[in-house]
Amino acid sequence: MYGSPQKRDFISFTVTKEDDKTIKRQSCWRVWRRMSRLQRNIISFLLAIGIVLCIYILLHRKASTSGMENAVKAPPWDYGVGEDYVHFENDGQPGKKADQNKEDIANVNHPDTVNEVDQDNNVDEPVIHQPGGDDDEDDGEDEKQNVENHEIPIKYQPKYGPQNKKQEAVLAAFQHAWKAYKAYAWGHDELKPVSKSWNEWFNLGLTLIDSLDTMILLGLKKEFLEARDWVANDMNIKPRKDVNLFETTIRVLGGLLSAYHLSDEPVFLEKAILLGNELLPCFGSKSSIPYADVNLLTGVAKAPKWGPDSTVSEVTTIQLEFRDLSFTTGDMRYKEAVDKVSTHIHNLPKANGLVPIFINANNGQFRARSTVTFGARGDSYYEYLLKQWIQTSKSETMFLDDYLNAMNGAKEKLVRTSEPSKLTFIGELLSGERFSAKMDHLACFLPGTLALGYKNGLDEWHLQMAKDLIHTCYQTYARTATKLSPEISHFNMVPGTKGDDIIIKPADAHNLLRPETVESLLYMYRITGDEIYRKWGWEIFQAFEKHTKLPHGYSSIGNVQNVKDPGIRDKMESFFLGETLKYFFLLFSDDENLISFDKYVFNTEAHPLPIRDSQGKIVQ
Ligand code: DMJ
Repeated sequence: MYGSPQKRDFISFTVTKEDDKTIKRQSCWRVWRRMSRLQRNIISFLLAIGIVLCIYILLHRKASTSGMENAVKAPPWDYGVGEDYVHFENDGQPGKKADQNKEDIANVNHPDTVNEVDQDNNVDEPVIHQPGGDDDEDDGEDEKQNVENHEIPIKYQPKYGPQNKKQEAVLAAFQHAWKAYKAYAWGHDELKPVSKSWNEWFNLGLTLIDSLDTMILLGLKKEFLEARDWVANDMNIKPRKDVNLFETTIRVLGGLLSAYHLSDEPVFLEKAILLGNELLPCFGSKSSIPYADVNLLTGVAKAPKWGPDSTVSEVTTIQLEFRDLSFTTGDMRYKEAVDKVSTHIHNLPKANGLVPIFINANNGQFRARSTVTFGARGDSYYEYLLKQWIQTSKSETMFLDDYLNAMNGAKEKLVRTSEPSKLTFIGELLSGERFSAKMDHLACFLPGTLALGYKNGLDEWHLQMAKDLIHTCYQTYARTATKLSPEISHFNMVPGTKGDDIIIKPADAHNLLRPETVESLLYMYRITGDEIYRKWGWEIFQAFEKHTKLPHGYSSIGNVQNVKDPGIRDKMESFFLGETLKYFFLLFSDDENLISFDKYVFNTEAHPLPIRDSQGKIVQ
């Protein structure tokens, strides 16, 4: 009888080992069924957490090693690479590349040899001014140790550094910002100088990458090498993050490429190639217009969260960088992708050569009745027309044609004068037609671009318009209480009125440490030789020092009209180190060959890229 003791004993003697497992399974099942619902729920919950944790750990490990998995094949190095560059195997191990590199060029690049080379070439070590007394004492020792401890051989040899007091002041500002970034935000996107912490945007070390070439120019060898080692060892090119194609291209791809060109350090090109590959999915839309965002881990590209369209300045301000990546590697996929965008936009109908600020990536059409502006979302479309023409030694006339049409259109439709002082400013067309006397600080890039066009042979009126506009940009600083510009200025156009030409609305009164005016001052000074532009630049530099410098870095402020309480915002943008301080340093340089405009073209994030001939070869 089922359940009788006798029968149970009998069964237990005859089971095999395998049946043992069955019995265990059965008894587990029985135990499970005897549990209360609460007990079962708790166990199920714990099991679920365990499974989720395991999956997370597995994925996380995959993500952090993915840079290695995706290491690229050695590209066909055509040009721009030194003879002793070590071609790495495509076994997917950047570490191995570094080791091979080390062995192969040990004699050339041993740190001691670097010092000898420096002496031979009579290149002075840069003067390094630490803001804190403590640092002054052990600075030399630190540098010695740090450089000696580097496992990666050093190709970089410092050529630059400050030559005068104003450049030294800029160097000190950079060091002050960098010290805080290193202490509180190392490897993160942005420093929060008040809370002594950091902010993450793309998880790509934005400030560090944006600063690489600035450190080269400032002659900060120790800091540069530390940053290089972070890029080599700790940078994750594939964070689980949706990143913006434009921002990642101008800051990270541009920063890596220019650091590579200025230092010859192979790791920057290696990372630039990996990043370029991860950004390519953006170009998989139905039209040739790229999606705005891509998840670097999954490769899924899509329109931004806030709407269906891409931004026109964004899809047209990735070209210098992708083309440079192709020219440098010989892999034309990057250039082909962005050239398609340019051709597509070139062929779209435009009024007066000006573009609306939105375009749909699926149908490839401009959004009807969107704003026309040289400020946010329009600005660098115009900048990159001229600069792409220059990038390949004026060989691609499509860019020049579009640029000239746009400048004529801007002069006719957007450039006006204010009252009572007759300041020349550039306004906007709301809904593509209604004039608004509003000018973003971002639009202050335009005088510099106009002057660069004039330097490259365009008509005299380009320079005159540049002079008029930069005067106004300067006035947006000089007329505020802090002597710092607001984010947006409105201009009075009513004839016969008294008072100020510039109206600052409370919501527009912030200053984000932006570079555009300083950038234009650099172009104006180099191209005209007029010292007034350096004088204005120095005034602006001092205003930044006075109102945005904190014990631990620099910060955006909320109100340029309030000297007592400018409303510190606890954020140091990466472009302050990448652009603003770099442009100041170059503005105060007496050497116009320091990143000559005949050899380099600056991307929109101030990263210089080499000018090439029509075949893509670097112009010597
Ligand atoms: C930078 O990222 C670039 O200069 C871009 O073109 C515009 N915005 C910021 C600086 O203001």
